[in-house]
Amino acid sequence: MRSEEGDRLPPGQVTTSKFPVLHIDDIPPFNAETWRLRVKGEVGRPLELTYDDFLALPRTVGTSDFHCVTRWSRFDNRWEGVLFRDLAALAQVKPEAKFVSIEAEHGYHTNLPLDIAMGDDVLLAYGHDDAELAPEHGFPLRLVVPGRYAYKSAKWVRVIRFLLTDEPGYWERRGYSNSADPWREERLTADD
Ligand SMILES: Nc1nc2c(c(=O)[nH]1)N[C@H]1C(S)=C(S)[C@@H](COP(=O)(O)O)O[C@H]1N2
Ligand SMILES: [Mo]
Repeated sequence: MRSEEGDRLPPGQVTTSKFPVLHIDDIPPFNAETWRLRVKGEVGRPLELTYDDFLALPRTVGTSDFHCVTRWSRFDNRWEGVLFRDLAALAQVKPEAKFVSIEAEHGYHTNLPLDIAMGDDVLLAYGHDDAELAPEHGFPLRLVVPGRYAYKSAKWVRVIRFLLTDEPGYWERRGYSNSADPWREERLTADD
């Protein structure tokens, strides 16, 4: 194993080379005719993008590690998609916006402070490890936030809403840490 595993593995985590699948509810169907990504809230230019519109945006590829709060970590995921901050710039996010709510199919949602969401490793991904993202991993579009536990990495994203104040997401309302920093082992609300 790589000697730097100790530097790369957050406390209490175990590496896996498999890619576990974890989500509430069923894998949603995708219809390219009706699918839209909506960007709204505290923006100067709300967006409503078709999948083709989204695929035409500037593409970024980034390799990062993925840490689930249930203690598995998967190293060296090669994600392909659009930088969250490029999309935020396209929507002309207002300077007053401080948080973002990421809303997915089936009512799953999560929340981030903008300073995290605007990081240079945060992607809206449609590709993984040189293939199209698999349906069970969030096709057509998922968020990837390597610096936070993976419940922040919403699969099947449909709405991005910029906010003045924070709005806790699905797991964040059910006892999981709002900040979710794996390096500080913020697993549950009490760990914050
Ligand atoms: N829409 C949606 N996204 C979700 C979830 C979910 O239940 N629904 N679960 C989260 C959790 S807890 C984890 S660990 C990761 C798992 O991603 P994977 O199934 O691609 O490994 O997805 C996150 N994104
Ligand atoms: Mo998770």
